[in-house]
Amino acid sequence: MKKLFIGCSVFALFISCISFRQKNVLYSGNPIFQGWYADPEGVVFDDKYWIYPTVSCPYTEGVYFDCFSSSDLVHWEKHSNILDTTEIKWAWQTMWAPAIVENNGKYYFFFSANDIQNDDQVGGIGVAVADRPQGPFKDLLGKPLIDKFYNGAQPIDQFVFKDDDGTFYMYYGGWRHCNMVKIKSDFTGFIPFDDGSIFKEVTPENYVEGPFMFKRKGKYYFMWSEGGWTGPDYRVAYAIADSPFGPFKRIGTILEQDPDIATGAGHHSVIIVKDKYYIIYHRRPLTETDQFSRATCIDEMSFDENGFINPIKMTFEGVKANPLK
Ligand code: FUB
Repeated sequence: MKKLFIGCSVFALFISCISFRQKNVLYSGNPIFQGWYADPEGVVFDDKYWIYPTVSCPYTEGVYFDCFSSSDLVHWEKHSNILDTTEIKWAWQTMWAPAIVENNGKYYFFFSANDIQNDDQVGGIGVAVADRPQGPFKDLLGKPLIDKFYNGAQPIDQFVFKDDDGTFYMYYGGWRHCNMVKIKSDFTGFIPFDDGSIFKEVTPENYVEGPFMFKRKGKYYFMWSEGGWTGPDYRVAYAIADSPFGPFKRIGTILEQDPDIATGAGHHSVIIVKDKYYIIYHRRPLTETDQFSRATCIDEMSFDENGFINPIKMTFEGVKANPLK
């Protein structure tokens, strides 16, 4: 019976990973690639889309990262083992939730490791560097960049945002607290804010983890995940602010479970290509309840005439092919 159930789950994942063709238009399909992958960070480097996810597996097996590239959002190439615990000597489990940024021709890959529970444990947020988006990445510091709880924020789930003036900010934090820091452009440490502080708490109402920021028409859209990632009610909410420092007043939920499609939809990122906004997120197929059964999906994001984000409709077909060349 158990074998049959596992067989059905794998079959369901396989079927939903096949790209769709409707009226001669190619769609990505959802999930967009096979395997259990969560917390996807989507970016564009040169003429390719890239996705850097967590390998969604039991804690002690989370010792490496893969990434995926595509030139059209439909056909994805897997790049295996771009970073692992043989390179990051201080990491031994739960390598989670990547973020990546390019600066001066180098690619800086941020991750968390070890899921630390207090300041006495080794781990936290680290950074690795490579000459190419697919690595191989090398530990930049030989130790974590943040290895303590500040303002109650667990050092996980970092996102690096480059503002129009060239300043890099990092937003991060689990355990219902979100901090921001101003990070040096070589990513070796932090620049104090004007008041001398390093870690500024910017936690919005209901925030749990997974912060993300993008800028549109001069406004700062700050997004995050709410609920518990192991359950069905994981979701994404957002705020709009006039500055990268907030205040981030919660506007509402824009991504959540759909009884016809999937549960546990959250920990997302956004890719912007010209006038198209794509939300990349993970969700749990309806056939699954295991906490690690999370698959990476993509859907379109749109705005109303006042600049508010319209609720996202999760789909099985995903998005239309959008070749970058
Ligand atoms: O994938 C591991 C953890 O699950 C992430 O750090 C959280 O954001 C949640 O998605």
